[in-house]
Amino acid sequence: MTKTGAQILWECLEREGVKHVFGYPGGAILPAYDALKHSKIHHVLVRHEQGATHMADGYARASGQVGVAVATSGPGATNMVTGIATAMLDSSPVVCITGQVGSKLIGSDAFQETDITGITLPITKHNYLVTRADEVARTLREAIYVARTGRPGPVLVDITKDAQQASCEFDWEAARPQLPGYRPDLSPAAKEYEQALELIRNSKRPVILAGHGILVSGAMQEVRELAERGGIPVALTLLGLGAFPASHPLNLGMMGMHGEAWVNHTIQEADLLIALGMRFDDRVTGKLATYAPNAKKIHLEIDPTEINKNVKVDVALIGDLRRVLHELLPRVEMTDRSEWLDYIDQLKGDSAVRDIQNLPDSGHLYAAHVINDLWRETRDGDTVVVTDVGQHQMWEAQYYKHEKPRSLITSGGLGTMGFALPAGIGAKVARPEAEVWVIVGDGGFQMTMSELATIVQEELKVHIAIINNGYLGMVRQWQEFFYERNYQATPLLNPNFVKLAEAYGIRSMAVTERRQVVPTVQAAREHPGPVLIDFKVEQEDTVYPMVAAGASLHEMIRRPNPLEETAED
Ligand SMILES: Cc1cc2nc3c(=O)[nH]c(=O)nc-3n(C[C@H](O)[C@H](O)[C@H](O)COP(=O)(O)OP(=O)(O)OC[C@H]3O[C@@H](n4cnc5c(N)ncnc54)[C@H](O)[C@@H]3O)c2cc1C
Ligand SMILES: Cc1ncc(C[n+]2csc(CCOP(=O)(O)OP(=O)(O)O)c2C)c(N)n1
Ligand SMILES: [Mg+2]
Repeated sequence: MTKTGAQILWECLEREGVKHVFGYPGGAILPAYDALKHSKIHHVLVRHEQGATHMADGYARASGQVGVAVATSGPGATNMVTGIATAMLDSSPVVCITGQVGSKLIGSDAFQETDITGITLPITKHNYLVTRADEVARTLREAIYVARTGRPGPVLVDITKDAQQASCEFDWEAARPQLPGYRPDLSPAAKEYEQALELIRNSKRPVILAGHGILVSGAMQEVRELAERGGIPVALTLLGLGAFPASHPLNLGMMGMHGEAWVNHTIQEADLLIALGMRFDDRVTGKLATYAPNAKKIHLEIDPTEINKNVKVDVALIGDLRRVLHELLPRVEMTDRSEWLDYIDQLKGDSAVRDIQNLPDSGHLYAAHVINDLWRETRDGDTVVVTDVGQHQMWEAQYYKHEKPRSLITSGGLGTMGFALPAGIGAKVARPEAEVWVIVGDGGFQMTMSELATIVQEELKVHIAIINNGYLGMVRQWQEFFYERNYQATPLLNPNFVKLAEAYGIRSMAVTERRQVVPTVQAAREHPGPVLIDFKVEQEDTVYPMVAAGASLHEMIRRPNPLEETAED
């Protein structure tokens, strides 16, 4: 059957199961938009192409399905760069489709021409320039296949205007992906399983390091079984939160720079680390030379390039985590490690006394209180929290207790401010039945707040909680600790967020006292449409504990113990 490149584009996406795309039109992609009217795919009109990529990313992380973003050439395509890099660092399956100037004009500095495949080469898993209609089908099918298989990641397909306009024979079967050099399905050798089992058997102080790969692989049940059989405690990365239930007795909490003190101490004192789908990010390890000095290490990981990249390991089991655990589990012996677990309990020491939740009410509104109250209100439902980057992101990780997979979406590796609002929109489109809460700083919100209009146009019930501290809080905290409180360029003059939301037709309220938090959250949940809440929190609050960049994992800056120290100590 003869079709245009533009028609083939939508038909391939549809046949690959794509139901929604996030995009913004322009000259070089207009033929594709013209052909959209014959497609069943729902197009969400964004307000900035960065928003489209974060929405596709949020969609992917909420659902496990590939998220698709569309933009025109030149500025449309370059506006996608931050979103593509964000998806790359967090292994999120996103396909970006960009229009390109006509193939004969390439290299002539034509109107709105940029070399977007050149620009995105280091921040995509793979990218393509398509100059002929008869390449559209094979390329798109490949792009989707590459994005979602193995270690997921963003793929960009740049399609010239003439390739969209020209016609050719469309043969779905003939366009099936054939990539002999691409091997996403590696599996470990029998000897490697044996070595791993022996290390587990001989370990008295093992810890599981649970990462994002568990969610990607869908291995939550297998991880739980491994922990329970071996009596092994579980520490989670930021992106792993939700991969193991927070309320499980073996759950320790988050590790790393802003992880709980006892979790980091446990890792430092362990004799075995079992790393599951995590990549030993520097936020997780602290100073490498002193990281878990007495521990053997087993790394279960799909991407061979991650093995021995940051941390040298004793055994690597390379392959899909769920499949590898299926092999391993029946041979893991039931073991009682209660001595080790009791010891870890002792490591908790005075942490509870230092916790802001347990301090006497000072009359101030703290972000940690807001987030903890929000968790109490929403924990029983199908809730997805999407956070931005900064202090509020860390308080969310500490005080919202994630029980279920894909219940937290956050930019970890790139730490992209402006991510939360559009990613929250993508999550809501992917899972309309879920309750979506965007928790965002006053700084990051202002980076992509134009997407409020997208929420209204799409009639999406997204809840937005601005943690408004009047500062670029996380940077202010670094200035407080490491730059003698020299608060250069971190105080923020903010607009009236309540009036701003109202201008978009979004219901809005401000909260200044703790007693207002719960009733306001309840009112927001009962309201049929989107709601924005401006939580005016304590301005100079600090995320504790903190491992300073480059310090050893056990050298944490702790919140002063109110029973022993004063703030001046
Ligand atoms: C302000 C700020 C502070 C931060 N502080 C912390 C902190 O205190 N603690 C912390 O943990 N993080 C922190 N982070 C996040 C940190 O930067 C990293 O993003 C995070 O630690 C990465 O977690 P991960 O390795 O689990 O996930 P990813 O980086 O997504 O890595 C996942 C790994 O799993 C592998 N994988 C994927 N699919 C599979 C599969 N099917 N089978 C097997 N393996 C698979 C991938 O190849 C990859 O190696 C912070 C970020 C910011 C912005
Ligand atoms: C796009 C981008 N620019 C700059 C930074 C550096 N940065 C990290 S956290 C932060 C402050 C965030 O402030 P806000 O959004 O108000 O959140 P808060 O830390 O106050 O909770 C900044 C500027 C970043 N992560 N992303
Ligand atoms: Mg702030």
